[in-house]
Order: sequence, then structure tokens, then C-alpha cells
Amino acid sequence: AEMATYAQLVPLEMTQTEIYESVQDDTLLNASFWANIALAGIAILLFVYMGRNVKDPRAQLIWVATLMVPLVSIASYTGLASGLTISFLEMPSGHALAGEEVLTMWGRYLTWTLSTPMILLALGLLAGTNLTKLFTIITADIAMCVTGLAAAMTTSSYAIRWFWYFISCTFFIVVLYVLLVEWPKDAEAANTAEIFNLLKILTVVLWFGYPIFWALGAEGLAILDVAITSWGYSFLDIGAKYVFAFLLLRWVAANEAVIAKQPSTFTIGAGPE
Ligand code: RET
Repeated sequence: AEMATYAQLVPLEMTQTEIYESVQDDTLLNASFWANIALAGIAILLFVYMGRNVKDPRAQLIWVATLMVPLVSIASYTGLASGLTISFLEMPSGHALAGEEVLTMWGRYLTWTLSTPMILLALGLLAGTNLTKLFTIITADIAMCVTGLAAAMTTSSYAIRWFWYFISCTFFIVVLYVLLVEWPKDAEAANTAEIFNLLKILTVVLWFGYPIFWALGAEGLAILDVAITSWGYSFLDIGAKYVFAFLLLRWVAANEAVIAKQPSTFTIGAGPE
């Protein structure tokens, strides 16, 4: 009787071992995790090496923020591969898989909360952002990830799942605004427009893929199955994290002086004369 009470309090109905085993049984899904664990490991070693001679503190901050991206990633995918951050959630009525237990990789949304601000911090420093714009984009980005997590985890109402999705999209618009309207002007003034615009396009194009895969995958309309959706995210991650970080670090290592000349990000306003 005690066990039954305990089971009712715990939201997960499957043990972690059972979840781990069902991931193991789906080779395609499992490969979408391990491919990224391997790539993140290689990226960490490569990025440490690429930044070894960076001396300017501002360039170093870009380097540290960029290095955090594969570090978070290796943790994120280890959580998924072990079953720690996966749950089988029963979808509400209205959903294409209503009443079925659907494998939900909620660890992805959770770890995006940690990795995407690092990407934006690095990009903002490259563009020569002020603190206000940096704060705006990072808080909107975190809100986007957390409300995306809420969308995926809501099992009471299909309509509310999409309402969360809509809220998340509005935060995404704020992120896009700073990236596409504010920072390009700053980058022009900071003499980093060329590299900034390349990374901006890479980021905007790939980041659009995430809400699309969410909508088409098991969490949304369930047109794509779980393993395909997972590979969708894994491929986007390869571009949005490792390719992005490589291009940024290569440029920073070669152009440290340009970064060193930028005004300080961490003051608000002009200050006393
Ligand atoms: C969700 C669903 C709700 C609507 C929107 C989303 C956007 C997610 C994005 C994720 C980017 C992730 C990256 C991860 C790299 O570590 C949460 C899928 C707008 C843009 C770049």
C-alpha cells in the first residue's frame, strides 16, 4: 500500500532503467544522442586548443562563452542517452497520439536554457552590444526555452500546449529583433559586421528549424516520429553549436585586436563626464 502511494506521487510511471532500455531498443534515436556526445567531445578539445593564445579579456570572454556551448551539450545528450531527462507522457485529447504514452525529450528544452544564452552572449560581445540589449535578448531567450519546456510537458490540455508554444514564439520574436535589427548596427560600428552577419544568418536560419521540428514532431502535430524529430534537433545542433562556434573562434583568434578595441559592454549609459 505504501508503494502505491509513492508511485502516485512520482510523476514518471516508468523507471529510468525502462526508459534507458527503450532508448537502447531504438537504434536511430540512440545514435542521435551518441553522435552529438562524440562531436561535443571533439569540439571541446578543438576549442580549447584554438583559444590557447587569446589574451584580451573581452576576446577571452567570447571564447569562454563559446566553449560552454559544447560543455552544456555533452551534459544534455548524456542526460538523454541515460534516460535521466526523458519521460513518457500521456498526450491529452485532441493530440494525434491522444491517450498514448509519448517519449518526450524534455532535457533538450531544459539544457537549451543554458546553452542558447552562451551563444547569444558570444554573438553580442562580437557585435559590441550594450548591456541593455544583451539583457533583453538573453532574458527573452531563456523565457523562450522555459515556455517551450512547458509546452512539451503540459499533459492536461492540447490547447494549452499550443498556447505555451505561442508564448514561446513571441519571446523568439524578441530574440530575432535584437539579432536582425539592433546588433547589425552595433557590429557595423565595431568593425565586426562581416563575421557578425555570417553568424547571424547561420543562427537565424538554424534557430527557425527548432520550432518547426517541435510543431511537426511528436510534441506537436505528430507528423514526424520521435527518432526523426530527434535527428532533426541533433542536425540543427551540429550547425547551431559546433559549426557556429568554430567559425566564431577561428575569427576571434585571428582578430583579437578588433575585439579589444570595442567599448565596454558592462556599463549603462555614458557615465559622468
Ligand atoms: C521551441 C518550441 C516553442 C516555440 C519556439 C521554440 C524555439 C526553440 C529554439 C531553440 C534553439 C536551440 C538551440 C540549441 C543549441 O544548443 C522551444 C522549440 C520558438 C529557437 C540553438
